[in-house]
Amino acid sequence: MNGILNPLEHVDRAFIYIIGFSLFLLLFITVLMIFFVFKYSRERHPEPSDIRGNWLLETIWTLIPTAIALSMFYFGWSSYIGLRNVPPGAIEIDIYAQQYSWIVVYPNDLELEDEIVVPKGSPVKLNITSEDVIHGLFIPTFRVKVDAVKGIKTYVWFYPDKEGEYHFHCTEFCGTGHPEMNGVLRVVSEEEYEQWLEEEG
Ligand SMILES: [Cu+2]
Repeated sequence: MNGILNPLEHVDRAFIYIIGFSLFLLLFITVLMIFFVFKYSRERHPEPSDIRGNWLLETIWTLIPTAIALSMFYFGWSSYIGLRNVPPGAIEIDIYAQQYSWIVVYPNDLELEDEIVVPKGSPVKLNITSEDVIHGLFIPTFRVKVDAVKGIKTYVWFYPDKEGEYHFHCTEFCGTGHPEMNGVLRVVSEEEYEQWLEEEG
C-alpha cells in the first residue's frame, strides 16, 4: 500500500478491541456475580468477611481497570491520529454542503453535485464547509465522518483501495430535505479517472 497507513484498519481495530473487551467484561462480571450470589448466600456464608484496608486488593482493582482504559485510549488515539494526518500528495477536493445536496469542486473547477469520483490507490483529502446550516458528511465504507459548519473549514481524508460505488450521507438533521441528502462515491481506476477528468473538465 505504498507506505500509507490506512486509518480504516485502525478504526476497525479500535472498534473490535473496545466491543470485544466490553462483551468479555459483561460475560465475566455476570457469571461471577451469579456465582457469588450462590456461594456467599446467607445460609452458606452467614459471617461476611471484612476486606476494608486490603492494600493488595485495592491496588489490583485500581491498576487493572486503569490499564484497560489506557489501552482503549491508545487504540482510539492511534486511529484518530491516522484520520487526521493526511499523507503527502493527496488529491484535494472541496465539498460544500447546502440544503439539500453536496457540491463537489475539483482543483480544475469541475463541479459535481452529490457525486465524488476518485482514483483507486491515491489518498483523497476532502475540504469541507457548509453554505448554510450544519450538515454532516459520512462515508461509512471509509469510516469517515465530520460535521460541515458554515464559516469553518475542516477536512477528512481516506484511502480508496478498492474500486466500486459507495454511498455517503448527511448525518445532521438539516431540514425537511435531509433524508434525500445522499451521494455516490465512485472509486475508479487511475486511467479511468484521468480520462473522466479530461472529458468532464
Ligand atoms: Cu444536511
